[in-house]
Amino acid sequence: MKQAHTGFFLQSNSLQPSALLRNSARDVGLPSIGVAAAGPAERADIFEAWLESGRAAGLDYLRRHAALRRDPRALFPPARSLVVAALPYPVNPDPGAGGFAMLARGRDYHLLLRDRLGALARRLAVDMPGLRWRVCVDSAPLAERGWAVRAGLGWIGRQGQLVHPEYGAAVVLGTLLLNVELPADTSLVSRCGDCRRCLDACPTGALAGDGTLDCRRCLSYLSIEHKAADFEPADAARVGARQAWFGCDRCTAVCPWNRAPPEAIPAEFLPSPPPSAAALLELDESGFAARFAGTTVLRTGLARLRRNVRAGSISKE
Ligand code: B12
Ligand code: SF4
Ligand code: SF4
Repeated sequence: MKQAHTGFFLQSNSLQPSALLRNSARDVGLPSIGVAAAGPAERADIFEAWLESGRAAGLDYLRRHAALRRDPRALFPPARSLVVAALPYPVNPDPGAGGFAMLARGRDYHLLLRDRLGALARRLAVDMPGLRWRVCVDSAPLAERGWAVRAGLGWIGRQGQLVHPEYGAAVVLGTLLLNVELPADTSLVSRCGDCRRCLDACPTGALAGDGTLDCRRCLSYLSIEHKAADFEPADAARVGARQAWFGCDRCTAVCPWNRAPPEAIPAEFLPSPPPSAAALLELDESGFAARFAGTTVLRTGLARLRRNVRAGSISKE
């Protein structure tokens, strides 16, 4: 393997940068990482055409920062490498039942990945004086799935998910931008073959089949990101009929590549029993904050959660 010039003297450690990185990542609870060289993002055309088509619906933050996504060096000028981490979460055993998506039932993955990536950077900095970094999990204008492909972590499935060859589609991603060159990994080609399970699983026809989706029809978008206080009747029917209280696991859970060994799934992601619709509708703000502390549900807020649950009760009447 070609040894890249790191520009750093590795102090008191005889390991090569790549081995140091992988060992340290494993130690902080990130057993699956990949490396890509910082540079222009590939397939920015897909993202820009998608925005242009209106399928991003009300995701205005994506539009506002679209230019930054073209190159991670616009986000963090010293960036020379991206270390992308994939963590598996439990596959929803009954995605058609709705309720809370699996990621909402355990600890907020943003917090967990941020903690672990931060710990990784601090550990590397011991042997790489002068190391600088930025942690990105979800909210930064970074095409995380595209970079995960570049870092050799998997391929883009027909539902748009990064599919990891050992974990499947039920993974979350986090990225460390580093001011150091590291040997890059090689991308994998798609292993979807003739499979179309994810496309068939979508109850609202949101998936185009080329890895993109239409947020205006997607239950995940409507239940988590759609900001209106009340749904239009068509959206209330979409969300209500599927009891989509928070997110949707259908097109992810059916992927035949989902086969992460149970020990690879962080204990923090194990699901707690979800409250009933009646209990949710009775919550006040302080009850909501206490019940959902440390989960992604907190970000969406009580008003939207109640709106989603109400859509379910209306569609049952
Ligand atoms: C906006 C957003 C959403 C929106 C829109 C999703 C979408 N499919 O576009 C909504 C709210 C619907 C959503 C839903 C979900 N999301 Co979301 N979301 C995002 C976010 C913030 C941006 C995604 C985006 O830009 N979409 C626009 C499309 C056009 O871009 P893209 O998906 O990145 O696709 C790029 C690649 O496919 C690339 N590409 C395509 N082919 C190829 C080939 C090669 C060789 C290369 C290099 C690149 C490449 O080009 C595209 C454009 O850049 C990312 C975090 C981030 N910063 O990236 C999380 C993210 C994609 N979401 C995630 C998750 C977990 C979910 C849900 C499962 C949550 C849930 N249970 O409800 C669902 C899954 C729905 C689905 N089928 O995608 C994870 C996905 C992990 C994974 N395995 O891929 C991410 C990465 C967050 C994270 N840090 O883990 N999400
Ligand atoms: S369900 Fe099938 S088509 Fe969809 S991502 Fe998984 S392997 Fe690919
Ligand atoms: S998250 Fe649900 S609604 Fe959205 S594309 Fe996947 S299956 Fe369809």
